[in-house]
Amino acid sequence: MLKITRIEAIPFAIPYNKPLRFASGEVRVASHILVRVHTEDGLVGVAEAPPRPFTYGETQESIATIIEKTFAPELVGISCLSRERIHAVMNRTIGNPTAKSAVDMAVWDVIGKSLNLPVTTLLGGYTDRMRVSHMLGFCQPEMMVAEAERMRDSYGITTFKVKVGRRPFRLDVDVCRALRAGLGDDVELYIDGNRGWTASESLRALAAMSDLDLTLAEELCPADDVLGRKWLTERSPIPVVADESATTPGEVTRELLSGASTAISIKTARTGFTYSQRVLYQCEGLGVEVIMGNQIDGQIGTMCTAVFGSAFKATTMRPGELSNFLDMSDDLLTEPLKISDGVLAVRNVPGLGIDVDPQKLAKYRQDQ
Ligand code: MUC
Ligand code: MG
Repeated sequence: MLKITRIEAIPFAIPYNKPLRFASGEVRVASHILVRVHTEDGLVGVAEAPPRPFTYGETQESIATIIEKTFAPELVGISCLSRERIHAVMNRTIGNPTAKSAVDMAVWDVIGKSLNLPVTTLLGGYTDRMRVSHMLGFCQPEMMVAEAERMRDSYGITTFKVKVGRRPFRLDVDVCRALRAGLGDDVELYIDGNRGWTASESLRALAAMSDLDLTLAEELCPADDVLGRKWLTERSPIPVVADESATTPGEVTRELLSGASTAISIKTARTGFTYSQRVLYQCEGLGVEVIMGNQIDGQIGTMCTAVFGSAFKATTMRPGELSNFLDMSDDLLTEPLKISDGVLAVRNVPGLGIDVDPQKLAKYRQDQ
């Protein structure tokens, strides 16, 4: 039952209207991979993998190749219900987190469709929606304020993750100050340095911004600065969130138990649903907060994040980072995602609720 017969890895490219820039890189075009898992029963599961070489070393070509040449031949014949076997097979290959995760989420899509149930119900069924947080990429302070105002006024978003990690003084700190001054006290602000500062710069910057009521500090300095990061975390007045330093359950354990971080960003793009569950349960067991993060996902990836985030109480405690698809010029879904009153709802349909528009796919796919 539900035996895999074929896995497609289709490269597509959709430009951003406004590129996202941050300390470790920049994304101008969503050059992603659409993954489709076909089964003997005729059900097809869908997900997307976003290549993020600056975080995971994967490229669009490497994701397509590992799925089509290595994973697919070994997964054909295995049932989608044997998720543990599917992962055992994929884990014979090291790394490749977004490739593996897209396969995992497409497999969950198949399972949901086969049972006629939304995947969010299968995962946990806590609620059907998430509050939304928007990531503000690098720009001039006044432009970042204007973008935040537009997100608040058009979509009701009142939580913003501010990208920092350039020069802390006379740049990043000024941006945060301008945002607080421009947006007032009714918005939540937190920061993400993508490893751009040193540990000591980070602590000085946090001290300089102590009046701005920032709620979280994500990945300010490299996790490989082992003692520096621990030193910073011990002194930080707010939770230090591990993102790219904690991309597997093992790394999450290391980050938390070594005292390098005190909260975890869960990204379905890199841990799918199966490993995101494990990360979440670890965090609950250890008593640390989680955030549903953004891998600069398109609408398909964003839907996957919302499906997982809505499923559990702990992942809905904070707004999830679900809005950066708004900066893309187009997407693949038949019915685009909508954010209103600062909320994104999942769809009450079997599977993930991802219906790819064949005309849009034909327009943006790069392999034909
Ligand atoms: C984020 O939270 O850091 C940028 C780099 C990456 O790995 O994810 C994005 C957003
Ligand atoms: Mg981050």
